[in-house]
Amino acid sequence: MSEEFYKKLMAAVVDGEPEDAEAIAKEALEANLDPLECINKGLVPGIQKVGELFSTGEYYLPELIIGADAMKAALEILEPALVGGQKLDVVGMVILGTVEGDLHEIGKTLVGTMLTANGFKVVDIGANQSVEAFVKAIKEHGADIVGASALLTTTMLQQKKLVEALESAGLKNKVKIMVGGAPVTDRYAQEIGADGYAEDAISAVDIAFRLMDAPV
Ligand code: B1M
Repeated sequence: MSEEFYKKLMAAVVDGEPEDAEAIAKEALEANLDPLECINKGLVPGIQKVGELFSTGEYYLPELIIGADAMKAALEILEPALVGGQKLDVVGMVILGTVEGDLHEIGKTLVGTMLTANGFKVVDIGANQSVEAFVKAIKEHGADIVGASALLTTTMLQQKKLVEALESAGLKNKVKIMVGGAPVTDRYAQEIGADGYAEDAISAVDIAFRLMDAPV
């Protein structure tokens, strides 16, 4: 019976059906299924499949977003049911935000969802966040990675400021810096001294694994 639930959860994510995903997650708990198994054997393979289909061009952005939404909807039901010592294997802690002066948040949020789906603990500090807010959150949560998104050519400069602020705060060697956003390039990331650049939410996961020295 459990295998059937895992398959249904996976299908709800691959097909991008948040309401179904939520309903199946509820049914799974009612049937006393292990929430962690539901996540690891149903939702995670589902979002990985969505990522694959996106990478091969079979899925486009809307499918990616709705798949991630389905995953989130089920996670909201399953996560609170995780008991005692049971917890998701956390690959690393990520502070994520969009830089100051920039209100674009869709891509950043998608990056956060994909990272969460792949085992990272993500604290999303939101859009329009100052360098100081990033530094504060990094210190507060003991982040392994900080991810800064910028969608405007004008606000990309804030990513550079963030790298500089981390240097000044003596955090540059303690936290890895990942940058992204439509106008950002690998070359720019290298120029400003960031540790990684990702073109999209799927490659952000690969880069984050690399930054953690963890196998993809
Ligand atoms: Co704005 N906007 N916008 N906008 N907007 C762009 C970015 C623009 C390219 C449109 C255009 O002119 N063709 C242009 C920027 C030009 C430039 O600087 N080069 C632009 C402009 C000019 C503006 C305003 C200045 C317009 C105005 O008011 N005159 C204004 C600025 C406001 C501000 O931020 N201060 C503005 C406002 C807005 C809205 C608020 C209306 C809205 C944002 C709503 C929201 O996010 N809540 C908006 C939108 C929706 C867009 C477009 C249409 C779509 C952006 C988006 O969400 N894409 C955009 C045009 C476009 O991109 N085609 C545009 C979907 C998203 C999934 O992709 O964000 O690229 P993206 O994220 C990708 C990757 O970039 C990467 O992964 C994501 C998933 O694959 N990625 C990361 C992103 N962050 C990452 C971080 C990482 C790693 C990867 O590591 C940390």
